[in-house]
Amino acid sequence: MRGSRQMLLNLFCILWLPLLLMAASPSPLASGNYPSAPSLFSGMYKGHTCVGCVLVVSVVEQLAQWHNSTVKAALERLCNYIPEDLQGFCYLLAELYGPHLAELIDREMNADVVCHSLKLCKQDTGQPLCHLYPPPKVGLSTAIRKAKRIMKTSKDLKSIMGFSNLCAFPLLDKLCEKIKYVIRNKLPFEDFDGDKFSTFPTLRGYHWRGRDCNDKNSTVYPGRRPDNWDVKSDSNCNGIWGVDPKDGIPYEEKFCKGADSRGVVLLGDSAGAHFHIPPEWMTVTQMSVKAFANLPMAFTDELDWPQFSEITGFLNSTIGGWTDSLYLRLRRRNRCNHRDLQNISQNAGGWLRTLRTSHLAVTEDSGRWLPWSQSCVPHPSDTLSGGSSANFLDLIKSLSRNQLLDNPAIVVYATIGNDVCNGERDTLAHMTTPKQMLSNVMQALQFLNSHLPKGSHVILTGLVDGRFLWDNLHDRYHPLGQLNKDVTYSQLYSFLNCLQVSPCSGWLTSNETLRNLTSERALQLSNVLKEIARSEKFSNFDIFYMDFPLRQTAAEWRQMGGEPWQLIEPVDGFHPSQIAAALGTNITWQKALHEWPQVLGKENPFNNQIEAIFKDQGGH
Ligand SMILES: [Ca+2]
Ligand SMILES: [Ca+2]
Repeated sequence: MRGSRQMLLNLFCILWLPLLLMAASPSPLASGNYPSAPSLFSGMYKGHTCVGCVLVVSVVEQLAQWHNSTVKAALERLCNYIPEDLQGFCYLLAELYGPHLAELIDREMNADVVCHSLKLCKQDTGQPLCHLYPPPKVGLSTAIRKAKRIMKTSKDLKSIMGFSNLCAFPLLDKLCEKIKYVIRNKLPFEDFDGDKFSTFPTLRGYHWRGRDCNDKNSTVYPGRRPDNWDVKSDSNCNGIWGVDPKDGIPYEEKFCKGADSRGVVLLGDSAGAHFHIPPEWMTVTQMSVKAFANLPMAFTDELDWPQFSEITGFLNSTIGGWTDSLYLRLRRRNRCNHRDLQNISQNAGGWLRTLRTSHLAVTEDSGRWLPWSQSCVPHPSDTLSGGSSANFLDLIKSLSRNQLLDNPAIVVYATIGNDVCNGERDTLAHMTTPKQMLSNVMQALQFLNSHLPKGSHVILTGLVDGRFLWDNLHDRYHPLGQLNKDVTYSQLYSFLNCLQVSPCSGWLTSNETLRNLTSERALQLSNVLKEIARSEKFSNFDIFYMDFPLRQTAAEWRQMGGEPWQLIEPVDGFHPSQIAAALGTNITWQKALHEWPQVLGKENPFNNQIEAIFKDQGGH
């Protein structure tokens, strides 16, 4: 395992660091002896490579500025911050390629100019030059021409193959396959008994679904009804088992029989998975070893933090705010529900792909490494807009619920934006229509009806009104722009739109008409959900609708003395933040408590006794 862990870390290195390298190396494309594969790298990948390049070059530039150091020293500093396992590699890169990056930056080329001159940002025919920063005084295209001349005179770099070589290790190839599997199927990587529950936290492990308490037995997993009242062992992983010596009654029978036990399942998008890129990773004034300590974990969780999320969170937040969740409240209400959670969410994140696919440009420049790239090219569904109603039909298949053996579940169906969010230039034409929505949701509900135990519940959540994003962020500074007051969210949004990698070009735009039209469609789609909840009946669950509680969340946060922008993720300027997630839980809970209490089940009168006897078994 140790060996494969090391490989895994190397892999992250490949995902995160190659841009340092690429940004520093003159493009060997011209002298390439190998055929390149333009089809693999067109469009989206190109856009993400550009974003990744601008991001990393910006960080290096700002580190040099903040510490008043050379670019070479800034690169070394960055390497020092990165977890120890990755450092040797990072130093090697800094040593090899630092001087070339330095050459451009020292001539005051900004990140846009550097990335364009390295051909990592490319201009599409008939389209403008995409840029994040205000253009240099001489104009962007003049600055790029000048930078390209410098690159030509700069000493040719050997090749980047020593670096790419890591990818060619057979073991790494296999690992790559497995990561691809995890990302595609939303199932745990470490799951020896194949019951879809894991004892490993990341790679869709117990951060996403309750921890397995026996990974050698597929009949033991969270959420099942206890086998023979768990007299001998814990079959449902809630920590409760054995027989009370005083009266010979099994504890499960005594405390959990008729207790209305139920699990919680989220069918969600990147908001439900709780996508988050720590701003400390790109804010040079806050950068430290500590800030990067969570990097390997974050990558193996696809940059999602489901363990702190609104529906299935269960660990104390380490990313600001606090954790509250439907799961935690259900567990508090009935301790028998311990560990019965599943977060089945799909990341929308262009941001993730920016980091995940940044190695592709390496392969682009050296067609030789194509085998790697082919095995790691994201599945076509990854390039769609994450967890939308259409993608849910695929996603839902990773649900684990046995209709005969398991407890009922509360399924929260929450595609809060992806049906109207895409990065296309004609974004309106790519939005889900009300008719498609109806068909997608009905198919998903029919699937659920054939898989959920009787007595389950489904909550449909309406789409968000994303005008909130522009209204509260457009003139504020992005973390990359805080040092020099030169990048606002408005600029970030235009940059992403220009590259066609915006997570939502309908809302993240200065075009007010477009923002309104996007909200209008979102409202139409919410109405479809509302109507389904009103009129459709299913044999195994009842069904409810609630609006996405953004307005109430903002009102509550204001009352607590907060500002609306704090409810939005700072790096992507799009997702709900940790604070928004935690506040949202309470609103959902209160609504259920007052309008549909049957969803939550009874309060278990034995909670204190269970805690007293099984307090050591309560870990997650
Ligand atoms: Ca098991
Ligand atoms: Ca049990």
